[in-house]
Amino acid sequence: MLKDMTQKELDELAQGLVNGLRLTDDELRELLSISEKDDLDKLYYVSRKVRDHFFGNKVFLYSFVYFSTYCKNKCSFCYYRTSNDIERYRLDTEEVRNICNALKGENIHMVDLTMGEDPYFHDNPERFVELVKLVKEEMGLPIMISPGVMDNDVLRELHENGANFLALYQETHDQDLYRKLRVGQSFQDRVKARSFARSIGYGVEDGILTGIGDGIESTIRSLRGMEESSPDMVRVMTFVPQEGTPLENTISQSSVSELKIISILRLMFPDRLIPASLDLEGIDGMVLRLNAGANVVTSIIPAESTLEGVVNYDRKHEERDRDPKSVIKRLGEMGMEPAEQADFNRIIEGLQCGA
Ligand code: SAM
Ligand code: MD0
Ligand code: SF4
Repeated sequence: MLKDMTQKELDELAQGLVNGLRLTDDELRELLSISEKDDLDKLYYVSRKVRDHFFGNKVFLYSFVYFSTYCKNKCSFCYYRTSNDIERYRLDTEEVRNICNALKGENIHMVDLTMGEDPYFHDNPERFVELVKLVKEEMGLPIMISPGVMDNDVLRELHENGANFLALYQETHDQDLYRKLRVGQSFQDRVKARSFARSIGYGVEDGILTGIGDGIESTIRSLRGMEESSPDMVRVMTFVPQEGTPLENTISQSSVSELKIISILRLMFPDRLIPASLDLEGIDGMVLRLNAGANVVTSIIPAESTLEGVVNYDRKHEERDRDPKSVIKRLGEMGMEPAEQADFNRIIEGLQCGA
């Protein structure tokens, strides 16, 4: 596959995938094994061809608001795990309002409200409902929530009060690996929460990590696992070892695997939302991820903001370089541009009818 393909055959493959061609496990195995630059470039080319069929040069931009970094869980990969002795914060209403004001007028399509599984909100979900309502009133934009696992009745109330998308990443659909990552957390609870959310009209994002003990077979299990629930958005992030965590001494992996998997996700989910997260390698990394077939830029944070990302490539940087204006400027240099808000709203409306 790909290696000996001519330009015409690559274009035919892209057209076939647009028309619904499904890759076999053996073909996924072959694609995941690619290492030669020429073959990688062919994979990225086919992926961009498929993406451009559905989205052209238009990109969606999500602003990231990590409103509480408290968490009761102990994910082995996460800086914010409960036992890590770090500075934590929980935004109050005024601070959330100020962030909304800083974001108003910025060219973003959705606000991503993320928290650790903070008992302050998890034990009193009304507080989270109020926060979603406030951001909806202030911004009038679609809202993604990334709260961890919440009960169905809470998800329903959040949706009724303005939450449009649920981001809840499985990390891996390989249950042996899952147990080592999301320590003490039910595999099925995450799967069921996404499925329930989808049934009541949320858009749903699933995601996996790479560079964390996943191999080709485990990655194929994850790709098929994501395919099963057919999420509206699918992501992959390179695991970045975090100080103070059990995996802090893991050798961090280059982004090649992530870029390959982004392209393979595009071939498997041709018309879905696939993010290039700024959290990993900032705007330079965004370029690579968009060229691999992504069509969303996430983890956008205003320049003067002191909010955390999740992986925070820029934690030790003097200043941040992942504000909307800097992102849009670089998109322009790539011949890409933000999509119209109406295009994104159409995706949201399509969800409402549970399509
Ligand atoms: N607490 C919520 C949860 O766990 O679903 C939201 C927090 S944030 C969105 C969590 C996600 O960030 C994880 O699901 C994981 O995919 C990603 N993440 C966390 N730590 C990471 C790390 N060290 N490297 C790469 N991705 C990481
Ligand atoms: C990102 N820092 O996109 C964000 C986060 C949560 N829904 C997204 C992982 O990289
Ligand atoms: Fe908590 Fe989410 Fe980090 Fe796990 S990934 S420790 S649930 S913030």
